Amino acid sequence: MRIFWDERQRLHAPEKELHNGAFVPFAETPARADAILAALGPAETPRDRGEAPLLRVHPRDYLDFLKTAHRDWRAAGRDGDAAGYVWPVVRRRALRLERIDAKLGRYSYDASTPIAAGTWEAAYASVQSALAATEAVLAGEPAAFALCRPPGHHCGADYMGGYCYLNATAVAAEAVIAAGRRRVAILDIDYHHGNGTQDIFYGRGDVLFVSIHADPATDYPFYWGHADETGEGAGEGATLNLPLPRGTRVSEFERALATALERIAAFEPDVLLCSYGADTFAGDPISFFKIETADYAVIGRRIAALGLPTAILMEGGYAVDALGANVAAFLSGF
Ligand code: SP5
Ligand code: ZN
Repeated sequence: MRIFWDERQRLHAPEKELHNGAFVPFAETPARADAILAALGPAETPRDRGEAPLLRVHPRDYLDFLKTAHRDWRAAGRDGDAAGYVWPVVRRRALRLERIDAKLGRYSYDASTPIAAGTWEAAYASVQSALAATEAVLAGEPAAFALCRPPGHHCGADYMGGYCYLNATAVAAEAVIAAGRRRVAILDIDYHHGNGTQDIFYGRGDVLFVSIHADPATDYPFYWGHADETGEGAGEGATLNLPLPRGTRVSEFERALATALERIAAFEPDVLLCSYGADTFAGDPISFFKIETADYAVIGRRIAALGLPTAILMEGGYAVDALGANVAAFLSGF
């Protein structure tokens, strides 16, 4: 299988994140990529496809914010990573403020997404990897893998969150449509609900979003991913959320997966994008499912059995010692 990764993706390395009320080492590290590359072998560097594909999803002002946030933070006399600490509540009027602290709040929804010196460059390169894998699939590869890092599925059109700054899967979906394909399905199997991806396509009938994840009643991101969120307008029925309880093992996961795959098959997509997170692993330090390494091969095989051209885009997974084996097992199913 072709594997895409750009060394610039290492440049994102924030120091800390807020976790249960204290600052702890940032969990989404470059070491995650090293672990995956060590298990998979050499990867191809994607060609640079520019900003135009990003602009199909993200507005210009959001991209400009990401590019300048760290510089603005330093210009305000601060050390360390740029991080928000004040957020506008939902019905607050949409003020356009220039102060970096206000911008960090306006363009984010949580405190787990600091901006370091290399964040823009790494997130941009991560999306380029996703675009390369998607193009490979459009050109006839049955499946391709993009080692997206930083990940993307919590990022909306104009907000970051959950370690995500640009939504690679959403940009990939728009690239598929721009290439003249009619329908795209997204299967998100990260432990956490892909709220950003859902939000971006909530009103769209040509992009099906299906997610299996920890019940947001107990788990991040809490405010999205409930079973009664099914899309709106032209997108009514094109969102399917399958929340599962903490402690879920592969047998229950597979039942949800069968439901997900049935819905995807009925949608008859031209391409499948799989947002794959290995944080469903039993040993994941921040998650609570009980999937074992060998289970990922079975899960991969079930998805591959759809027979759809499939681009697999990396999302979460924080048990670094097992991450390479978990990703390799999943890809072996294809
Ligand atoms: C892409 C993805 O999996 N994002 C997950 C974001 C979850 N953020 C909320 C949980 C914060 C846990 N922080 C743990 C730090 C341990 N060092
Ligand atoms: Zn996750």
